Amino acid sequence: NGHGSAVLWFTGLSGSGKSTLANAVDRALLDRNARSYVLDGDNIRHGLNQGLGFSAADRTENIRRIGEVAKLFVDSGQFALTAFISPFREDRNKVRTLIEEKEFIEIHVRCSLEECERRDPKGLYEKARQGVIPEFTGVSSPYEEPLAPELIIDTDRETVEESVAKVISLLEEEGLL
Ligand code: GGZ
Repeated sequence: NGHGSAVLWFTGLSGSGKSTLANAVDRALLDRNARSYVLDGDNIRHGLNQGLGFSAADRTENIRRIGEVAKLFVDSGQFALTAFISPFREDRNKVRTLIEEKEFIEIHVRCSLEECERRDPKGLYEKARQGVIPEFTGVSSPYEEPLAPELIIDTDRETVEESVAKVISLLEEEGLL
């Protein structure tokens, strides 16, 4: 199809907008006739990774398996867009080592905890604050920000369309589109 392949690794807090952005970029890629697929909680945590919870060890295993699946997509010439909190820097960096340097694009979907809690679309932050959900990222479990992501998207300051344009521009600059 004349396009490159890569992992677009979206990382950020619950409610930061990872899935929304990944799905919008997916559509933009398909519009350009690139092959693209979104990996998210719906198709990974409910299937391959059912049985994994949210302890640090389970999150590490979740991310390790997702990294391996993303690698298969790249091997098959496609874009894999992953939308997981992936809170641990070491876990993300391990995935990076699996993939060719130019083909791993870490995108920090950045949004303040205050704004994520204000959005709280599923009421999970409220439950976390009440202690009903333990080990909730940002409340009772850490989120380690990327130190050198390929791209930072501030979802509390820009529209989805603006964010998509930034991602597409980066892929063009990198010769992947
Ligand atoms: C964080 C949790 C938790 C805990 C359930 N901590 O907003 P959501 O609902 O749809 O996204 C969150 C999702 C996070 O799963 P990930 O696979 O992305 O996490 S990780 O990368 O850390 O493995 C949230 C829901 O699952 N959820 N319990 N304790 N998010």
